[in-house]
Amino acid sequence: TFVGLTLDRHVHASDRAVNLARDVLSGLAANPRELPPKWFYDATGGMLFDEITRLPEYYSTRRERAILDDHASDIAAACPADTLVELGSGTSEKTRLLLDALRAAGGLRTFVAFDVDESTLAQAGRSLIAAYPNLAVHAVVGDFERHLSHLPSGGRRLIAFLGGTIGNMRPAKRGEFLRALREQCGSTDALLLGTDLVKDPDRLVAAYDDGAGVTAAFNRNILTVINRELGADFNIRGFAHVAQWNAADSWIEMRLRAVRDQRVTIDSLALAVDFQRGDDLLTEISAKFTRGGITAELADAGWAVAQQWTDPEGDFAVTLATP
Ligand code: AVJ
Repeated sequence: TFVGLTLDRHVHASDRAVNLARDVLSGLAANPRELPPKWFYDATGGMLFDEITRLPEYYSTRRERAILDDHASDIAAACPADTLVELGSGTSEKTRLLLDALRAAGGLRTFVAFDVDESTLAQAGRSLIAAYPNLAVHAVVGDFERHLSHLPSGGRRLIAFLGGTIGNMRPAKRGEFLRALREQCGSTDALLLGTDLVKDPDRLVAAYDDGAGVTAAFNRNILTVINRELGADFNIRGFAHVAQWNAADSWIEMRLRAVRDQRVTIDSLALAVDFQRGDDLLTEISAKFTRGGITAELADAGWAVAQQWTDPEGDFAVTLATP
């Protein structure tokens, strides 16, 4: 194996514009209007998300890190993988806890980082090869809802999907995703899934509507991305950040709400869209789970829960599942 950094692209810069155009066109035609949250993450969005993870109100990153701090060696003992695959890896920060534990367990050789954003991946990859000189780092630019079949195979893989990102999918999508992943996996592979748990709605809403306004800036950044990449003229100040707990569906909804009547034009789509004051654009759902619910969804998709850990406060869960 080549030790160092290799990069595969399943999403090229040119596909990006096409995919964004398609998502914006279908999302603005839908009722209610909706944009997929993956478009938050350009370089600015990545930085804003990193800032979110350090906010006092946003507990989930710290809780998940605490769980991995306490249990990375248990995870490595249960699945002594030679390959760690991380889906939606971002800056690969918490990944180091897993890499260290797998290295200590003896067999670690390869880290596969899979993310939509090439700039974030390239930067994370460079810093990982500097910190782990004997590790082969394989960066894959892709969309985990579309390119799962391109995951490098071979060896014994631990597939980590952390941060609660699975909560961005609606239940049917989660089922499809977990089944597709299950079909990809050999008998010695395992899935490590991070999920945020249901809790007091006030805490949930505060986590998505922080006092410093970082989440509001993150939410509005999706409009900046569309302005830049599709030649649109969204007035960023024309939309207010809204975070609401939807108890029936057990998810947080983030919306952008028009603060006045306005017309937005999107040059690349030759499209004009009218917003009335109070009209909403749904930009993200972030589902919150129960321990039993996670086990049931995994079982439906063909996974067996081997172990499940939470932090002492019971805010977040990390689940290890086997095919
Ligand atoms: C990265 C999808 C896990 O849903 O909590 C943070 C994104 N959105 N604040 C989440 C997010 C608003 C985050 N995930």
